[in-house]
Amino acid sequence: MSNDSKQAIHLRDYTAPDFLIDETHLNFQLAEAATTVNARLVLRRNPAGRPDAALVLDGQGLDTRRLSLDGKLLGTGDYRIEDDKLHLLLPLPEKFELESVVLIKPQLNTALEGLYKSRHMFCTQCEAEGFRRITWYLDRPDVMSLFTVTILAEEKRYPVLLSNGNLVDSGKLSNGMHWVTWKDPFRKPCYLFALVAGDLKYVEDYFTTKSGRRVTLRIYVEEKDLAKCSHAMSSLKRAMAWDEKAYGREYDLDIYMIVAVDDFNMGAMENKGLNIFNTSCVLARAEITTDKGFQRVEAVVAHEYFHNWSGNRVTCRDWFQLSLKEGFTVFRDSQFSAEMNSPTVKRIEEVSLLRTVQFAEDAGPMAHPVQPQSYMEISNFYTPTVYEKGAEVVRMLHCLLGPVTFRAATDLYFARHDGQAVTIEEFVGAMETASGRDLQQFRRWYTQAGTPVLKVRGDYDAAVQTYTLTVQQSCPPTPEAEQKEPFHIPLAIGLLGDAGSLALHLRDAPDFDSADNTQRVLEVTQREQQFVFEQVREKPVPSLLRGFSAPVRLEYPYTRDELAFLMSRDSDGFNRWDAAQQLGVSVLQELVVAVLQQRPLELDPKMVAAYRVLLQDETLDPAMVALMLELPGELYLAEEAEVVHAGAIHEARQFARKTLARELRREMHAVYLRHSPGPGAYQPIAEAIASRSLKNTTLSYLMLLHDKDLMQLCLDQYNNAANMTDASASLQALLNCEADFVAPVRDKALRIFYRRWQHEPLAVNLWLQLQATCHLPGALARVQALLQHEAFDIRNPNKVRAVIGAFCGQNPVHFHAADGSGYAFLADKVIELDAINPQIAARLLTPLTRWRKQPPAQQLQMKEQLQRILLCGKLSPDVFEVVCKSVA
Ligand code: B3K
Ligand code: ZN
Repeated sequence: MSNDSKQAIHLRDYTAPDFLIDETHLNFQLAEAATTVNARLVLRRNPAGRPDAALVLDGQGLDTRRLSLDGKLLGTGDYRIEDDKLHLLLPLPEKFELESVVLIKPQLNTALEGLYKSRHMFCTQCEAEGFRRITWYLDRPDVMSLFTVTILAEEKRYPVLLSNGNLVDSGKLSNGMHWVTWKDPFRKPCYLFALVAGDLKYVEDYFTTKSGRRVTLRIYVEEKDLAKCSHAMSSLKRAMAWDEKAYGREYDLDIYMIVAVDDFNMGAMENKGLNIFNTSCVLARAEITTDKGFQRVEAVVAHEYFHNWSGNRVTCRDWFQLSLKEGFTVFRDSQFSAEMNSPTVKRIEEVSLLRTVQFAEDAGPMAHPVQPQSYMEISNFYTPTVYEKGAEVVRMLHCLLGPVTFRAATDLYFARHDGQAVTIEEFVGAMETASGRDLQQFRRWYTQAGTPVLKVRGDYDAAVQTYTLTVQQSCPPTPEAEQKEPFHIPLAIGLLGDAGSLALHLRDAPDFDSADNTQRVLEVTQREQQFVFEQVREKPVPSLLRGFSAPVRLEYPYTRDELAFLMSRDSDGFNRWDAAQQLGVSVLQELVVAVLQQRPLELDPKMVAAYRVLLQDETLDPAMVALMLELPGELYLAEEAEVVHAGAIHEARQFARKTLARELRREMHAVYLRHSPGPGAYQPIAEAIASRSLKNTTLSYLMLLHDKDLMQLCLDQYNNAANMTDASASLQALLNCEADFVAPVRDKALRIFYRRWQHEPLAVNLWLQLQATCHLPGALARVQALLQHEAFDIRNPNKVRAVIGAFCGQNPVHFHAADGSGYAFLADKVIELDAINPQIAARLLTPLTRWRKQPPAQQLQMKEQLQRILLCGKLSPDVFEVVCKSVA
């Protein structure tokens, strides 16, 4: 389809489907040259549709061989195929069967949507609109059908044949072919359809549900990966148990299957009973997987499992409701991960992601509400806003309703809408019914884009012992709206005095009867509002937005002394970390200005003193110390800046890191040694992860000192590491060390790594990524060389993300090189990739769309590259939409 004919689709145009598909019978004959798909659909008119509407089915790239209606072959005059639609031109009865036979070529499908081949196996990805690449269908989530799937394939190449639901029949033919039939007892939209065929092995386990049903759990992988499944399996069992306890949700089929594939556009997909996973989100083994990798596996396995209720049993009416399932499910997996690990660490990681990636999206040309109002290509809307901000919105509901009422509301939601395709409105409606609260204003979180700003002032009146918080809210304009109505914002706060947390007596509100009267959630609903606290005996320091109770930017004029005070004294762990971040931001912003003005750089001694306290206090949680020692990242600093000077940010931050390392060398070294591992097997548990993370944080500081003894320390860690967390951290520290004497060591370490792990794609991806994000001079040339390396393959999304994505997204100082080379490189790669995999190309483009905050010269260069992409000829709708919105 040409760009011009690609129209925006609007939520306001939604109409119910004119036809429903009660049954879907699919028959696949998988083969190397072409795959034949025979689909028999049992259709009827939807009583809620238009009575005489014609039937129009979706299909893309299908070679249509035969169509018949109620057994009668259709002639060319009976239908028309145009622009990826099949129009039936003949009069249709109330109920009928439509049968189609099409040929498709999965082996040539590099977009990885629909049916495609990953290495030697067939697999599918249908969300959002991939099913139309398999057969003619009503490819929309509000058409839910009972699926029966028969797969026929050569037994030797494809001994394992899978689809959704239960295996009901199978057989062998005399010619070396075999077949199976799967039947899914649950009605589902076609985006949840899945098929897998390959030479796979599995690990198997069981889970007994709370009502006593025994569920078979299987993880299918290539034989070489069988030993890497145990973490995913135990995570799955923990997730199943947790969902029963936390949400009362039980699994509903007799078997739950996960299949790992190498070539996958995202992390994983929640197809009913047959999840398909990117290998990166299921395989884990200490030697080749970092702690972060282990945690990601646990989180993604849980996320996809939780979708069985929030997404599959209750699904979305249309794709504007995407956050209904994604925001809610991210919230659920975040609660799960918090309980399985350290809640504060988990929260800090979430907020860091939100503040960099999502806030940047909200401030950029692709900004959209959690419920978008329109899209050209839905694939472009699987965004941090829909996922992460969507989860924050659910978290705010949880905060406003309290855990007990929130649970009553989710119970009601699942009971009311089981088996239905619904809207965000229905979700909020259940929250309203269960709580009796009016959430009218709260709904604006779904319909208004942009990150609200909360400007807070505190006034202490010693004479009457009151403390008044004045809160103003505003929200910058975004493409969909200039003016914003005020949001309903839960603002969790505490007040700190010299002796600790103060009891809160909010004027005109009852005191708490619970034990903890030192924290309170203020509900901000006006543009400006005051909250008066009484009986405040000393001037307090406010601890605001505890636990990041709302996805907003907070502005409060803290002094550095107050931040240092909060860093060590706040009872809220998240806010202790955030105080460290804000102190870091303030110090670094000052340094950035000094860099730009070419003034000598000097680090505020308060910062050094605060870090010394952290390093010396052995009673603190090592995970927290590690996180607090980490200065605000370059991307967060860019987010906080009005004009982004990537080079100056990098220089300022490096200067601060080096100074801290120099001033605190002794303390850091001691912490490093204290947390160096004894013997004992690797365990991906919170305590051990915390210890490794603190050790490796201090190592990265120590390596800035260009000291041969310290380099040896690092090298020893690298050579002796028994797990990938320690190996990759030491390799990264070596790679980023500028000292001349490190160069030969660095190259050797890289060679050793590759030689050792070249047959482990996930380890190789890490190796690629560490090099692509290295900030030493010459980064682009190194990246260009990596693209020529035998380990790189542009058709594999994980490799693309590890090299191109990592360089453009996580190496800002080189991506924004003054000569514009980073921008031209990205434009070249986007053009090249668009012909291969539009979804990945469009996603890769993101850093180039963020030109508004760059200095004028860079803006020009970035826009030039966007124009070049636009003019390059044939663009996919995916890339076209992003480029158009970015240059507008
Ligand atoms: N629901 C899928 C995402 C599908 C993206 C399609 N472009 C994974 C997930 O969020 O669980
Ligand atoms: Zn999801």
